[in-house]
Amino acid sequence: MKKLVKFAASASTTLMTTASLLIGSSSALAATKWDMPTPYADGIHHTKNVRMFAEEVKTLSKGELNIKVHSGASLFKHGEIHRAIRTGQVPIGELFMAMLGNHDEVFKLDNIPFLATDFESAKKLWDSSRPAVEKSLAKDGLKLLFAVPWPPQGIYSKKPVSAIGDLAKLKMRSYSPTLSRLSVLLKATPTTVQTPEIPQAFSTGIIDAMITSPSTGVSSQAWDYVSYYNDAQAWIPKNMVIVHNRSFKRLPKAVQAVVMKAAADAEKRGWEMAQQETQAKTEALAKNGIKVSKPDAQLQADLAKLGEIMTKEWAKAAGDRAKQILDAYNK
Ligand code: PCA
Repeated sequence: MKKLVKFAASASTTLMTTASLLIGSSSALAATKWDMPTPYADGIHHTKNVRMFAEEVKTLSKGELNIKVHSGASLFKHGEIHRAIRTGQVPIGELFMAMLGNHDEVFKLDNIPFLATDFESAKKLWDSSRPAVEKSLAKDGLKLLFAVPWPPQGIYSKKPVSAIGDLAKLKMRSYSPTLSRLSVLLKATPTTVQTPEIPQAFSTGIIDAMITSPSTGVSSQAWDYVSYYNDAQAWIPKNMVIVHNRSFKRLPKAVQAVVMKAAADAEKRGWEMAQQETQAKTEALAKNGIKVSKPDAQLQADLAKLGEIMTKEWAKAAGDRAKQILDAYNK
């Protein structure tokens, strides 16, 4: 009994984390409940995958750890999720990796155009950068559980885009410091808009173009505001699921192992889901009347040049870590 009380007392120190005693259960002595904020809507593959992860944790831990997923930024706004985990308000959560670009340069890598544009290269880039990402998170007392890509990013616009000059002067939606920098290089004006606000931002004229995935194009019903999707496949960004170290260590060893197993499964499954999502959602864009096209050679060459500039800028800003990552990636 002593042990139970100790567990319940330590777990209760984390706000919104509750430990309850399962009296009479033979397999589980104490159950822990974790609230998990995620930023994106239920129809997105990331959210589906996170729910499967929570389910697997519950099953494998025989109910000892119960993760309650709060999707669609319903518990915390996307911009608040990182801090909520860091400060222990919630033990676990999901966020877009490159949102932390101003927190640490290492996260900017995730949105650099034309560095890794197909899933195989994106996976290689992730394998090369993962140790640096884990190290950066660890400095804040955080642990990486898994990272899963979005479909490749393309250009949504009201008029066709055949060279980068067509993007100049546009009001471009941004979702990360790296994308804002790209917008400036394109001579467009970036405005940060989170996914739930995309329809309103278009309808009120705050933005008139965006670079994102077919998933987000579909979830924001882009056909109501734009007519063209240029499948430029500019980069393949990721979401990551992170946990507060203290909350993780408080779990019994066997449950920690369950979380890591479910995380590895979620990462593997998520990379497969992203590829299926790419095809399904690109088809959905076309079905809803958006003209889907591949980039002209000129546009591709123009964008590749900007990618080189941004890779150099990043390598300079991120120093030794950048060199290590890029050397490993280019090997
Ligand atoms: N959708 C998210 C991030 C990347 C993506 O494809 C967004 O647009 O905010």
